[in-house]
Amino acid sequence: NQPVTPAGELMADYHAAWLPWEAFSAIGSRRSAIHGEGLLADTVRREVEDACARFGGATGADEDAELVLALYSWSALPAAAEKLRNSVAEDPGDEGFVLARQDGVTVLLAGGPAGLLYGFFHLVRLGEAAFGADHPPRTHRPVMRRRMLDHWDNVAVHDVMGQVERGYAGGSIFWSDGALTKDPARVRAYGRLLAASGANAVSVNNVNVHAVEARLLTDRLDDVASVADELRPYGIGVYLSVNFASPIMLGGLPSADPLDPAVQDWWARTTARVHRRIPDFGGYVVKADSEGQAGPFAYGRSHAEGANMLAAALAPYGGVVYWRAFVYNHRQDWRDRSTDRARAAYDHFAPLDGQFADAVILQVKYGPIDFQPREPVSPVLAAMPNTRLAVEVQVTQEYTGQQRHVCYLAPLWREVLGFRPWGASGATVADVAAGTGPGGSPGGGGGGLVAVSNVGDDRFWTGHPLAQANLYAFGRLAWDPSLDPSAILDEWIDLTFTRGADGVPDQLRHTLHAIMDDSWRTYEHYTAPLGVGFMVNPGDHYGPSIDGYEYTQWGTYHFADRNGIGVDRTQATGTGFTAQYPHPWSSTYESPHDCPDELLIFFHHVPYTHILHTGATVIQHIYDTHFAATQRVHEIRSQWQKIHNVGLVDSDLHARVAERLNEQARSAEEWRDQINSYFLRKSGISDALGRRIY
Ligand code: BDP
Repeated sequence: NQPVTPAGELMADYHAAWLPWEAFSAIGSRRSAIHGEGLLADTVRREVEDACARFGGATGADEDAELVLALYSWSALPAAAEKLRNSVAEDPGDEGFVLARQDGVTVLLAGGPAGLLYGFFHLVRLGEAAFGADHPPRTHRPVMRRRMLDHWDNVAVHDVMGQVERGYAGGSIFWSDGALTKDPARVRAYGRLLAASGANAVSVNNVNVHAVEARLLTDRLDDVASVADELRPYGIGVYLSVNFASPIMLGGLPSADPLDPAVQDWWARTTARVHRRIPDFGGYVVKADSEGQAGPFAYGRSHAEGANMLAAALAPYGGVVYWRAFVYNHRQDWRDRSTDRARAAYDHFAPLDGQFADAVILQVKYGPIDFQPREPVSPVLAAMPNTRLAVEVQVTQEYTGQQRHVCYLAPLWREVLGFRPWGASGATVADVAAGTGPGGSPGGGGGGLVAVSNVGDDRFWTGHPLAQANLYAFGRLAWDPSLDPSAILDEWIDLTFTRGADGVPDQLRHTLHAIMDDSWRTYEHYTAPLGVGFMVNPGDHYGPSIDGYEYTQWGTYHFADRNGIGVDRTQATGTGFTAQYPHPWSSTYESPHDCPDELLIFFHHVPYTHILHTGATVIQHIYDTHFAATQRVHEIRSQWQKIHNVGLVDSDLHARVAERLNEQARSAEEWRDQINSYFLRKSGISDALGRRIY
């Protein structure tokens, strides 16, 4: 058992995010009794003690406790908890808890120490509401067992990508100057924030595994163990991204062929050593045969053979391998329709369904291409009932404004998770990820939800302070994918901007909702239209460049010409991608008339005069959305300014957001002007409202 860092020491010179001291006042001002043992129970006890030291409450006494936190299995429970235990039928499970308020006592019974931790943070969220009127028992447990953040952090600064690949919040919180961070408390504080959001796992290095990072698996393993030590008290498991060629890079073997016994043996020994050093090690994350990374294809082996070899090494210790399905040919010939990039993941992986070992989780990006602001849901998620699938989303805003633009992503993720690939009466994507979809859950439990983290060593953690809400919302949706994004936003506002007994002032709450609720759609509307994607500057992916990728080999085209725009992905005349969907979506997407407007030019090449369901033509839609959304950015900028005038948020946080909103407004105008002018010149059709197009 390690000593638990007092929460007070975690309140350092960086922003407290959703755990400012005020958030603990309801718990900290009461008398609590805590019954449980184990590291996570110690963490909870310490949290409550620290809150009490600050707000005048006390821990210990059973008799007059106003709050009881206890393990369901605890032998000698105080009377109120005993009464609750007698009234609930079953143990709420490892990470779950039952909460009730009876006879003026709030009682939380957890199935295990992790449930105690999540229950504690649930109480923090409830604040005073946890101590109001009596209410009957309610059981809470996570829908997804696996809730992981992938860090694309390099140990050393990489020449092309900097330290954090696609990171917009400074350097890594785990690594600095090629070594382990000198600020372990920050790692602990991160684990605490994640636990309070509901996440329970972290992968600590970039999926593109360069030479230095590859060594985390072997001679730099102690560094990983140190990170794991900091995260463990908050129930966060640690995973490593590994290079498939590690046996060559690190082991001196001539090959990394997954069927070569020497290679298998190297992985088995290496993995055994990892588990000896980090007994609760979670497993590996692998990007193979993708964008230049090594993989089984070099040896003529399938991805199932590659993944299963690593699974065999991990399985004896309960570890898993997250094998990424992001595999495509990035040297395309645009004339060859069979190589349509949207088809790639399905073409590679669907035929392998049923061949993966139980300890393999196939990690699938939510869309078929690459984290664009608008894509259809990946058909892979509906094509592999005999494989454990995880859904991967991007919290880091690579394609959604790079934490310079406000873009609250919970509505996007909610749409993905709630999508029903088999039609209205079928299962959802969330069911698939939870392991309760068709085919059940090979290996037990689904693959869960995975996200690329947006955190760095920036003072506000995420560069843009409002981007903290995305990290928070990720954890919440992984815990319960049916939550309403606007309600999650309220939780985040209540915690982050807690202000005394009266709570968050209405004006601040309303302004934050006005700025954030629709910010994803606003972003979509001033950037690339109708699902087309990738009209960004090549390389850094920020700002408009309509033809930036059009004549490259990356496979991300829009095919705009003087007559029309879009990629024909139909079976009838196009790439045949629509056939990868089950009924009814295969036919819905196949028809330009049934296809939802927002995905129209993802699936179809249409004339600019094509009429959308809204009644507008495609070209007029482009003009209208770009004018309106840019206007909207100007409005939210002035709303934020008003908040400052009445002093409703800290001035440094206000200033940071204001600076970002200025850039967002500038960038939105640039998008509007380039997109509108490009399509005016291509189509020769002017704006029906006669607005000036630059
Ligand atoms: C792309 C990013 C690239 C990542 C890749 C991935 O541009 O930096 O390495 O995704 O997911 O969107 O592996």
